[in-house]
Amino acid sequence: RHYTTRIETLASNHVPRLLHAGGERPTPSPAAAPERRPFSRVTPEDLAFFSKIIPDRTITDPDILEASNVDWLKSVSFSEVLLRPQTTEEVSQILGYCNSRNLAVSPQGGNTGLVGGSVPVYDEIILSTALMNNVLNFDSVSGQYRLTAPILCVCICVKVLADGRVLDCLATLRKDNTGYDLKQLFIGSEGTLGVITAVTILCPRKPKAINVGFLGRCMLGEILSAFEFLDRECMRPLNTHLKLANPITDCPFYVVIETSGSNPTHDEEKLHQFLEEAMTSSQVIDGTVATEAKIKALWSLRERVTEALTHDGFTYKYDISLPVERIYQLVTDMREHLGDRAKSVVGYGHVGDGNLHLNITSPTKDPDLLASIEPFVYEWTARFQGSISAEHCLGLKKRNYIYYSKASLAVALMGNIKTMLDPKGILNPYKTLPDDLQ
Ligand code: 2HG
Ligand code: ZN
Repeated sequence: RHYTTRIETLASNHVPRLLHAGGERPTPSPAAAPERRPFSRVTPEDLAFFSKIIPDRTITDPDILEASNVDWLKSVSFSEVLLRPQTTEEVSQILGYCNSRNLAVSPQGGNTGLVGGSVPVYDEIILSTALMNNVLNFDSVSGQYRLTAPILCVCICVKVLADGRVLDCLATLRKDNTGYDLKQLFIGSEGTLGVITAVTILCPRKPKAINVGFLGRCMLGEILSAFEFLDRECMRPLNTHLKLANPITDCPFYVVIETSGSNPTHDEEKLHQFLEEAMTSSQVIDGTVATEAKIKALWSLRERVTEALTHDGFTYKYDISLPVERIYQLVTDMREHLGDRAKSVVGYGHVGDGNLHLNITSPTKDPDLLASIEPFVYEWTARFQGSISAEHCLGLKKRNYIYYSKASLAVALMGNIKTMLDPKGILNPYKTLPDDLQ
């Protein structure tokens, strides 16, 4: 509710969002939005068209729009129209129309993005896939569900291109080498190439036994490669802000491991044996194992780190891929580099995937602190052949840093693909690709 006034004031001036920059610095940060491009503005005739295709799901009420105009990290946008299609056909008609009218569109799923990719920058129409949540069919032999698609982490099978054409990629087949694998192209594209309207997910059978272990380690080593991880510094915000207690003794690192199997006694025995061996060899200092009710509590310690950090004030977020043996070095180097200028420098993430979430907090947004973190963090990552975005994409905030992880030729080819699939650039403008290509 308290954003409404700001949206109204800013919308009339079309001030670009300044992310990370705080608005005080003379030179805009590379994360700041570029000028609004000359897209058309929504007219009453446009609204009449949308209302005809999706009556009751063409939304202009600012109170309802607010939830879609503000993302999880409180980036604010100024869209005045939210469309909530339910079928591929509806998305196709909407995009076909927007393309012909030169109306920019910002596709939106769960709006949980951390890089300013899920909300518009100016007044783009928000095309939400929130109501596309139907199971289209379930194949009990292959274990595949085909669904309309608010999610992106599965096999993409149907997408609608910028001009409304529908592309079906036969994603139910395990193997298919007939030409280029176009569905892969849409991974990491953040709705800039098309809108995914159906996906297939492969579901393993529900395991009969699940065990979760929460272990404290004195050092990181090769054994971590299959575990979720958090460091000691994450425990402070979890304790202080969320009142989540550490179930074991204080340790420099913690890992959460989960086993899923078919025989509860056997699985438990195996996990306990592993724990015993790990503790005897001093790789693990302390640990606890949970089944059923306690499982959720142990997982919270890993899953709620992001939420806990938001209570520190402002969080600078980095989502880095690195060779596993180097994964924590960035955290220690950053701590040394920043000294006491940051409130917290924490490391956690999906270490099995070589994916570190480096989060730095300060009581308020601090341009000087930001200038010390960037480009240091990107240069460090590039030096060790890492990726500056492992799973959160580039969105608006990181688009101009793409060259730290991709060769110029690769970025240029991305630009060519974008121009070919979306010549007017109406799909999620200002995102993913750097300004020098757009
Ligand atoms: C996680 O793994 C999420 O918890 C969020 O990807 C990470 O907030 C972050 O930086
Ligand atoms: Zn993550």
